[in-house]
Amino acid sequence: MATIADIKPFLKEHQETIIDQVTIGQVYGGMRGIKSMLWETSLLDPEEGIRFRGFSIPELSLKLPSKGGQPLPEGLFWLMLTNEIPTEEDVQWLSDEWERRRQIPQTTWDVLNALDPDTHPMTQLGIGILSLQQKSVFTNQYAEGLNKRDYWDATYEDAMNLIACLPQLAAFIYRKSFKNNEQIAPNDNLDWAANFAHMLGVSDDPNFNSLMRLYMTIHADHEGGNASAHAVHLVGSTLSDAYYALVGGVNALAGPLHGLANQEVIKWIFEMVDTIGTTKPTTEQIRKYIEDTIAEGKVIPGYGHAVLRKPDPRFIAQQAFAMEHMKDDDIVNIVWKVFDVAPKVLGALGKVSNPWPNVDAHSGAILVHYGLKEYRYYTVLFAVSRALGVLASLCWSRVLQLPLERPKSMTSGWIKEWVEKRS
Ligand code: HAX
Repeated sequence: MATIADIKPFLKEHQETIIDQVTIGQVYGGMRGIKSMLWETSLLDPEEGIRFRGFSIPELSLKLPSKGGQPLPEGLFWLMLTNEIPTEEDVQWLSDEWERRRQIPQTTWDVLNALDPDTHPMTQLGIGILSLQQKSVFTNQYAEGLNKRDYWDATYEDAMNLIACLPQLAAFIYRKSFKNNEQIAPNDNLDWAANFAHMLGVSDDPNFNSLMRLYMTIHADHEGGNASAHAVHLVGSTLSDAYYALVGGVNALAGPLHGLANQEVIKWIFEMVDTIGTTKPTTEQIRKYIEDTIAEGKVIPGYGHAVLRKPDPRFIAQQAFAMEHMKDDDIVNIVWKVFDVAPKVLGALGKVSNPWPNVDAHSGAILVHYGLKEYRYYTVLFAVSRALGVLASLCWSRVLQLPLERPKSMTSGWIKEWVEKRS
């Protein structure tokens, strides 16, 4: 595992070694693929998908302690933070620790209750997290004169406290927005994800707890360049604490090209069902609906990716779950039919880099099956999971004492001049 002691001499030797080059196309094209950032907790391969500390999703489901057939997100957080597969006891310790640290002040509930009831759940989540910021161990210790060698320790405390609070905060937002503010108390006999499922209160089916374990695991991290992770990294690099940094990521996740795509997918499917007039559309009807969506100048939500060039293994993991638990569900079957058709239609456009489904193409249909139909809420689930990866990474940014992030920008005039001078 990387430590300051390893990295300092390595960096001294290779400071000037070239790892990548940047084209003007990349400058105008969202900086795709530029190798320019350190992120220890996971790495994304375009063909194979995500690996967390070297382990693929199928490998994790075999190696991490599990319950109800799914790996426990506690185990993944432990792995991302320590680079070691935890034991059952380690995971139990972490579960207990998060339970002990779960303390949300009344002011947070008051702030959320004061918001307009229609406030988007992602806005509520960001406000809820910021309302906890005054608890920040890092910010309070920094004000007292914290030695930079100890930044990581205070950040670890913040990460642990924040992750402990997120399920209750997120469940509160759901029950307030969609269930007449009738709140459900946490059950301390449950693991972190199952307790979240319990507080949401949408299903008594134990498989819903398993789904939440799967969901909280597969969305946790997707290397560092995606918008939410990068936002956390950038904000955190100013020595903003974990609360401020996480809200940066939550805001990035709230965009329809990123995490909000899970809400957009199911909205698009519900509209398809309404337009076609059946929950069992044929493949031809779905093809036409996809073509119409594109003709209207819209994207097919849940398809495409800035890095991946194959079906997302996170989609495949959800498909396997749905095959086992709900293979006759109409909405799930629509998701599978879209998977049959959309890649061909998108591929035929000749411009789409990746015509395959991403993580967001499947998640909503499974949630609908268990009764969680309020799709404006879906991205909150993504955000709670994403906190695990980005906060583990923020701890590592502090361990490695990474500096303030400050890439160079240019104007179009500067670029043109540079090209002219060069030629
Ligand atoms: N439907 C229709 N057109 C698409 C498309 C899709 N699903 N995906 C890409 N394209 C189009 C782009 O809009 C672009 O068109 P223009 O040249 O006319 O602007 C062209 O294909 C090339 O884009 P690309 O290189 O394939 O894709 P990018 O790397 O620029 O963008 C996106 C990647 C994920 C933003 C894109 O595929 C998209 O908009 N997908 C739909 C939204 C979505 O599912 N987002 C979630 C992504 C995963 C994630 O972050 N989850 O949280």
